[in-house]
Amino acid sequence: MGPRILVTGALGQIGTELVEALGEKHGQESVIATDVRSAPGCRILDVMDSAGIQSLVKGEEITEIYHLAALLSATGERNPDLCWKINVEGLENIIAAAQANGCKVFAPSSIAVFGPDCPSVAPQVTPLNPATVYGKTKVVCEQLAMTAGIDMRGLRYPGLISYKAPAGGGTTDYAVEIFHAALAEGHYTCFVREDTRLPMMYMDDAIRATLELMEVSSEKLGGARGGYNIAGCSFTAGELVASIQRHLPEFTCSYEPDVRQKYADSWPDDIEDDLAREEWGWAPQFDLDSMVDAMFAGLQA
Ligand code: NAD
Ligand code: AKB
Repeated sequence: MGPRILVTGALGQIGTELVEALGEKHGQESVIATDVRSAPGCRILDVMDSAGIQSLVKGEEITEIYHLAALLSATGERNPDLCWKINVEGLENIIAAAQANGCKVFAPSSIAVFGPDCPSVAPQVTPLNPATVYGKTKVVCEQLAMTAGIDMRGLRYPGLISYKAPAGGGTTDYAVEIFHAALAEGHYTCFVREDTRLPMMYMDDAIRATLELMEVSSEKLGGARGGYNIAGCSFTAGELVASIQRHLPEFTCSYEPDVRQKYADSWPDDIEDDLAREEWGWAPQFDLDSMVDAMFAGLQA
């Protein structure tokens, strides 16, 4: 028997593609997509509804949970109390259901766990003093993975770039929005400075990393199991513009930094992912130009 899978936050940027990938791997009938919003093929489940989660997990004999429901950094800093509630209490509800029903859990972390005291290339092990509430909730998430007494795993996703669903209220959203603006308007007003460098990753790499991590036998995973660093490609906003101009030479970008610049400045430029490479064979496939090529191919298809 294959796994019975629950995905929370399934209508978001990652869920849109992860549900598809899990369905291809394990069969569509094995995957139950849920979100607080409604859409065809997706059940309503609010991660604050502890009883609802328990009943669904038990009733559907769920064995694996991919817990994607969260508020991201920009939305989270505008609503810090709600961000803490959804990201921490929501996760606690998922963990309680997993403990009661023997489920394995994937709960994503983020490069937002790092703070201004982190080296510009973030090591796997370094003090975690994030400047945002969102980052703090992700540190708690990683700690819970180590103490919950269940098989819980996570990745410190960089900013994710994809074309199938919009980015969901984060600081790295400019690296997604820019493609839509480039094609629709020929111009983008970017909310971070041209020299802002952040770790980023094309969604195909992120989905593959997620599936690979969840496949690895538990004994191979050490103390980073709650949040492995995984690097994709690191680039400045200006370098992204130059890569887009290979496709659209007339494309222009202006820069009007807002409050999200502060969050971006508190995160590292790049990340070291040696441990993920050693322990479970992680390797990215997309660099800046191949990611941009894939975005244009996807958006123009
Ligand atoms: P997203 O904002 O696109 O999607 C989140 C989904 O959660 C939305 O569909 C939303 O409706 C749903 N949701 C919100 N509140 C809910 C609730 N109370 N109950 C149930 N569902 C609720 O986010 P995403 O980009 O898909 O991110 C998924 C996870 O990955 C999050 O934990 C996020 O922190 C993490 N992550 C994302 C990125 C990225 O660049 N996308 C990077 C690092 C980490
Ligand atoms: C955000 O910008 O909030 C997310 C993330 C890096 O966690 N994309």
